[in-house]
Amino acid sequence: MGGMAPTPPDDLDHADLEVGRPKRTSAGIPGVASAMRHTLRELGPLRTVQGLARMNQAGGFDCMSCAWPDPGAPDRSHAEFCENGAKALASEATRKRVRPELFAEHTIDELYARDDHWLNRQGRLTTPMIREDGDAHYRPIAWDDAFARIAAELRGLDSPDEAAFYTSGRTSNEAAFLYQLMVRGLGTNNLPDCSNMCHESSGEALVSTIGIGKGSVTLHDVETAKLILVAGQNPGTNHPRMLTSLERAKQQGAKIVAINPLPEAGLTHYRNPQTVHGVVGRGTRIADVHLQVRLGGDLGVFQGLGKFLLEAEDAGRRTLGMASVLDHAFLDRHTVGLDEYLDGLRATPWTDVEAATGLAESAIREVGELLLASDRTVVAWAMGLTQHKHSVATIQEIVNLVLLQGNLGRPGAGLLPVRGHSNVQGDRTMGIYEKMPETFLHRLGQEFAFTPPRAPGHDTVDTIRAMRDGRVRFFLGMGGNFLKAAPDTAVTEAALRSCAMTVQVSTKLNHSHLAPGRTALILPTLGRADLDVQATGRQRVTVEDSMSMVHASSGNLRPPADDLLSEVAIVCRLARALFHDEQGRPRPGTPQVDWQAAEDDYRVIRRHIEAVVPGFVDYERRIDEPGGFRLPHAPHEERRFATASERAHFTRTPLWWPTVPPGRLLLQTLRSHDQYNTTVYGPDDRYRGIRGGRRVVLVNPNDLAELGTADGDVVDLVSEFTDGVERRAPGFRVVAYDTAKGCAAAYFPETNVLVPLDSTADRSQTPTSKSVVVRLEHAGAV
Ligand SMILES: Nc1nc2c(c(=O)[nH]1)N[C@H]1C(S)=C(S)[C@@H](COP(=O)(O)OP(=O)(O)OC[C@H]3O[C@@H](n4cnc5c(=O)[nH]c(N)nc54)[C@H](O)[C@@H]3O)O[C@H]1N2
Ligand SMILES: Nc1nc2c(c(=O)[nH]1)N[C@H]1C(S)=C(S)[C@@H](COP(=O)(O)OP(=O)(O)OC[C@H]3O[C@@H](n4cnc5c(=O)[nH]c(N)nc54)[C@H](O)[C@@H]3O)O[C@H]1N2
Ligand SMILES: [Mo]
Repeated sequence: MGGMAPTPPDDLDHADLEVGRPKRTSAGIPGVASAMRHTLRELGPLRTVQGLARMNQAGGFDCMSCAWPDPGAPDRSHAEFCENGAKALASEATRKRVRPELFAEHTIDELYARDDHWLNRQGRLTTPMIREDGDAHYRPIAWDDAFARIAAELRGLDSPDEAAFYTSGRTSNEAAFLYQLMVRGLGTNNLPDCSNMCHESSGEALVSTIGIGKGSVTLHDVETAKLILVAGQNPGTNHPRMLTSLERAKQQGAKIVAINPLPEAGLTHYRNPQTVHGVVGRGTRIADVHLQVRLGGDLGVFQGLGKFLLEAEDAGRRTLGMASVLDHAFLDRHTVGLDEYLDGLRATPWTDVEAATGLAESAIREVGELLLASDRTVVAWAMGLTQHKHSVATIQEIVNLVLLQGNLGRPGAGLLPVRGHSNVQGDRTMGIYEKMPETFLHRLGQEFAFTPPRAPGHDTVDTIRAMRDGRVRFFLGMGGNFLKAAPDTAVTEAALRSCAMTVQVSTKLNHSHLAPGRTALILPTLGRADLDVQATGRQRVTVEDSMSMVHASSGNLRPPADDLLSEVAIVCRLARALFHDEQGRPRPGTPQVDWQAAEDDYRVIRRHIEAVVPGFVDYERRIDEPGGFRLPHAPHEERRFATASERAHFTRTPLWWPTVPPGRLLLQTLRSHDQYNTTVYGPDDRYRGIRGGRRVVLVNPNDLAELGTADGDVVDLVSEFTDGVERRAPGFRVVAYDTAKGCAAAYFPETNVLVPLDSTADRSQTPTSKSVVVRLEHAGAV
């Protein structure tokens, strides 16, 4: 193995695979039971109680599993966590340990041959490790030696732009802020992050239309909305606590529409495990209407809805509480581009809308009627919308629809891109971005008396290209699993292996450690639930959720090893190794900051953040307020728009949708119920009725008949792209499943081998993980 080995292997055996009926209901007792099983097994009873009791509580730690906000103090329940939050805690706070012996017993190639589930089960990383050029094994290295080696490598580069620094979205505000400062102090903006593969399309679409790349709503808005559209999102698995909010909205009469090629469990029925009624009752039916849209058909859905509103306006109808359908007062005062947009809608025939969406005009009209009956509408979305070629345009189309009825800057209404990683939004606020605006760079330079670089850096896809082409030779991952999360696994793997040095700052073992550069280091670190004690005592960090709420988080569990460093400490020590002279002072030209003081006391970091990042005035005090504080959102609060025209922009886009040649399917790559991104907790996807195996491909029964394939067949998935390269993922069991016609679904990361590096969203360069053209090839066929 090693060298040109294709891609990390996955379990190709289907012996334990069982396919049953998909569930209609999510959570309730099976959810609680499943969560408790995982946590007890990994943590033991004491840590389970200590951990779960502090999760998402004031003074406790923020759940690491998703970026859904915590309810305000009066609404917070004693158990403010979900099944998958408990699983995330079990995975992070496990009592199992990866010790140097594991690396002594197994070569890197042997570990590489294990699957994701096995790697995760080995437990928490405890010791800094290094793999020297040519070595088959990792061996321990002292912390100071590790920092000296990394600093020497960085100083030896011909240009700082030969280094790239990735971030996954769990990193706290404090660590992220110092990290980007260090990187810019070095002289590069090469700060790719997981967001490039996640909500980048949302950021791009929102900045260009409303002037800020964040969602507008608060939790209260969601819970008091009259209509909520949930598009391209599977909250029952990925944001389970969102269902509590949807249920609350529902109890006050809200209508909910699911727009999704799959009938996802939580959206049909939901049993709230935190109420007696939820545990024993039949649960709430969450979605009133399900639009079973074709993959990539959402631009058509939102244009169809816009067209419906326009026709209703022309017919003299009215939106609830208004004199007309369109909110003319709002449109006149606060928007530009309306007429052009409306012309576009008029020019789009319903037949195109039907072709794009795979839906009947009447189904879209039915949702249109719900829009007319609501004066408080929220649109929520996630990866089903952001990972397509035309994602930015699709999300701009959501903005168009929301603007038409004035559903922005009004209580109970607005835009809700539901973020993934628990601090991915905060990391961006802190400057983890390859092209931060000049205002930020200017203030950063002033605060630390240095000149940050201005040339835009590499995002994730460009980083892979640059490594592949030898333009980037150093890679550091602050968390995450770059190899398995990024597209085109074989290309990404070769890119990482070609680096002179790779460094992974991690809590758990993953394949990114096992596709090493010439020299490779693993730096273990504290997780969210771990107690973090520095020279001045116990520290807390802060995070920002999907609704721009910033609040404190402090872990309380005993860390896996005594000399484990926090991410903040790792950055501070590396920065000192990089920037300090013999007297321990920052060299001229590097950021003038007391890295030691920052490591000793995180309040020092928060004071710097306060000076650089707008919205953080009185930071230290305001994180003591219950629930923390909300960063300003001008469109929501004042209907003010930081665009060139100082108004919100309508966008006119010709209707486009992905098409596939005959005999092919459009494949989406998505999450099972038993995984966190590349971390596989187990082989089941309970809600979808899949057990004991992950190598399945869900296909509409009618397509199967046409393709001459049957449920139970084992096929290779072969992806076809304009570059002529055939990408293959072998050995998937076909499952006849209720998905939109022409579409298929299979789990990531096993299918990342199929996503071509150059197949990305226009303008956001997000890999198109939800629209991969594939054919099913029977094993043995040519
Ligand atoms: N337990 C758990 N929680 C998580 C994660 C996890 O892996 N596990 N990951 C976290 C992260 S980083 C993120 S970004 C979020 C992800 O949260 P989601 O976006 O919910 O994650 P996916 O599994 O990718 O699901 C995509 C959903 O969109 C639908 N979909 C796919 N394509 C389309 C389309 O073209 N149109 C429409 N309308 N729908 C479509 C799919 O059927 C599926 O329901 O979850 C976060 N929370
Ligand atoms: N095909 C396909 N590909 C996708 C997606 C998809 O839907 N389809 N989704 C994309 C999305 S939305 C995202 S966000 C990315 C996710 O990409 P990443 O964020 O890179 O991946 P994760 O699997 O979340 O990273 C898991 C690793 O993070 C480390 N870790 C966990 N907690 C901590 C911590 O507190 N500190 C540190 N330093 N390390 C920690 C552990 O070592 C663990 O192995 O994947 C993307 N890739
Ligand atoms: Mo994500």
